[in-house]
Amino acid sequence: MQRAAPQEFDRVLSSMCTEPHPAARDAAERFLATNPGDPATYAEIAELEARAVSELGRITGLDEATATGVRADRPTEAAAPYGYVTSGGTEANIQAVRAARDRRRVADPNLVVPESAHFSFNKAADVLGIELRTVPTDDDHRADLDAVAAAVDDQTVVVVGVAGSTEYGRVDPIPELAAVAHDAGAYCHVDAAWGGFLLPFTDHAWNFAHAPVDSLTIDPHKCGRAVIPAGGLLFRERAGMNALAVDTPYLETPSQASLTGTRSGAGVASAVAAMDALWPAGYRREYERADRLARWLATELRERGYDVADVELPIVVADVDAPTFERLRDRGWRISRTGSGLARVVVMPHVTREMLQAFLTDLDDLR
Ligand code: 0PR
Repeated sequence: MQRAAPQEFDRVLSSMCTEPHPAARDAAERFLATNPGDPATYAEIAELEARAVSELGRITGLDEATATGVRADRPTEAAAPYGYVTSGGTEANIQAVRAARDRRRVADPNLVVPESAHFSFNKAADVLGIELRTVPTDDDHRADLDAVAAAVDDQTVVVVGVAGSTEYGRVDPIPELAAVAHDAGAYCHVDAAWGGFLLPFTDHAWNFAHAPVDSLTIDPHKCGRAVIPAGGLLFRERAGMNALAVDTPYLETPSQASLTGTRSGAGVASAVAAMDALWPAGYRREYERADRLARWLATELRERGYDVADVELPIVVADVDAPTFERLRDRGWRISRTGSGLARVVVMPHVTREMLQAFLTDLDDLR
């Protein structure tokens, strides 16, 4: 029988996943049979998870933001309670909403998100039995503050801001959203699942140090170049993790805060290895490369007469018509469309200028 092989990355322009860093691959393989869900039995991977959380805290301004925050010298004791490595952005977002609901304790809870928010918040609302209030974005696809303020009330448990939106790569006005949330007694969660490893090299205000954000999603398995599954959830305060913890009577460890039980040690170990290899210089280099490429592609498309959205983080959105889009897919290009039907290219680490040049050549050919 023929051995199954994964897809090549050479025509993938739609994905937020990418080639893992070689060190991440290697670490994943070594830790394949470990379970950070049982830290007393799998102590080595538990220690690596504390390091992952500590590193993620550094990247997101958490250690600057809290006096009692992550301390690199005693990672297991100090850092671990503030977050964990999830199965991805979906779990992190669900858990952030769950923690907010359980800390807020209102009778009829709701959650307020801009329409640019990822569909994982629809899942969160559904599984947690919370009303989802989706509010319009402004003309540039960012959360509209007035609309958010109008949707929030005394039953709101959390207001979500997106820092690097899935469709357009936009960053919401996070400090202002946090103020709206806190005025209503609600928490503020930032979804930087995709943008978290790009934003440190921009001027955006998005993290724990820039605003009184309560929780944040940042996924090593997207721009962090870890293997799948490695997402990240962080809280400003230990109480966030405490809200998620359930008793685990027969384990050596007395409680567990993650949504899933058995978890991937491969994901955790690879996240640490990738961040050790790339933070900060490697991530900066990649951000600058992707930013240049995305702007170049946008210019090339505009010169061909396409309407192209302004590039903020490296995602390019253009009005490629449906028949051309389908023919590009027939030629093997993996591209996706926004909800309103525009073509979308995500410039991830595996996307090169040669690839984009070949894409443009096919596009010219098909017009
Ligand atoms: N938050 C944001 C801002 C996201 O973009 C995503 C995923 C999530 C949360 C959820 O993360 P997980 O998928 O890790 O649970 N955004 C992409 C999407 O759903 C994910 C993706 C990845 C899509 C690879 C395609 C693909 O090939 O569109």
